[in-house]
Amino acid sequence: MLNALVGEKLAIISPKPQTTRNRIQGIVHLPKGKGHSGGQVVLIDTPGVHKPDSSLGRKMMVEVREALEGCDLVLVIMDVSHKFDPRDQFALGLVKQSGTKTFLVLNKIDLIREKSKLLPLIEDYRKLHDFAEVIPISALKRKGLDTLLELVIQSLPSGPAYFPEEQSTDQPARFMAAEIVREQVLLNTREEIPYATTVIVDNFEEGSKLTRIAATIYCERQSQKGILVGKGGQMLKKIGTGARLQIERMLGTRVFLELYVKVEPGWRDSRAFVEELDWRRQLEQRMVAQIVTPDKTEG
Ligand SMILES: Nc1nc2c(ncn2[C@@H]2O[C@H](COP(=O)(O)OP(=O)(O)OP(=O)(O)O)[C@@H](O)[C@H]2O)c(=O)[nH]1
Ligand SMILES: [Mg+2]
Repeated sequence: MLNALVGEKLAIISPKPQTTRNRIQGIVHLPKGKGHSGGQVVLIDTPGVHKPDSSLGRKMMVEVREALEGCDLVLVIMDVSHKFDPRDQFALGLVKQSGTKTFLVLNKIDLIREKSKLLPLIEDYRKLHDFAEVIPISALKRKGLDTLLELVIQSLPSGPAYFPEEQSTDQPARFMAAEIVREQVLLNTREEIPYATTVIVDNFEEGSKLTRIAATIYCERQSQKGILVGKGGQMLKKIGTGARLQIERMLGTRVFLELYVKVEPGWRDSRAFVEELDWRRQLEQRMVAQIVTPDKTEG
């Protein structure tokens, strides 16, 4: 939904739950037009609300709470093709606690064959919470998005623009590249591997024609490393090619992507390691490093 509203691929997507691990902002710029004074909507995409069982999970829930602080409106997105379950109740509890105005966005209406079932479903959802609006959409088929955006705009206070018009996200390309590699891991591996992997970009040198990137895929066990590398390096090659093509599209340059795989036993339960993954923190550390040693101008 974030990608469809912004009109760019900012958030990686996979069929596996807990794909998103960090919050990122996506900016929708609204041009001045008839009856419209223009403006911008800053959407914050968060990890999915869940009960965490690792340091990583706890950090993901911190990301959710930080996003809830100070926002003007909450959009709770539910999948209409799934039955409401106790985990959804847990998510609603968080929203109720925040006391912020909330819309319920019912996504994936393209999966409902009998459209007559939609209205009674909306009525059922309305019983769960005092939603200001319930809006059915299909992010995939781009249905209902204009209505959603219109209702969102009406709910926002006016104020100064936060971002220049050419900016669509707060997440720098370096970290987007790590996410794109992780998306390829999610799409090409199964079972525990998608959850046991993370990606850190070690080097990012952007040139006008060529961008050189080196990144490390971390996993938790030697056996996982074996699968990630694959026979004769085939899997790593597949992940690398898929990621490279997407990063090239994003940057508009050729990309030379070097990938490494390392085992870091139990990283998901290491608070220190999980903190290191936070791109905002990495960005801060890089800025400090540049001030201390300004000749180290890499990426
Ligand atoms: N049919 C259908 N599938 C959709 C639609 N929107 C998203 N999907 C699919 O739903 C799955 C999950 O999408 P994500 O964008 O990863 O979902 P998310 O809510 O961000 O989930 P997490 O990041 O894991 O918390 C993917 O397989 C998408 O292709 C839609 O409107 N219709
Ligand atoms: Mg996501």
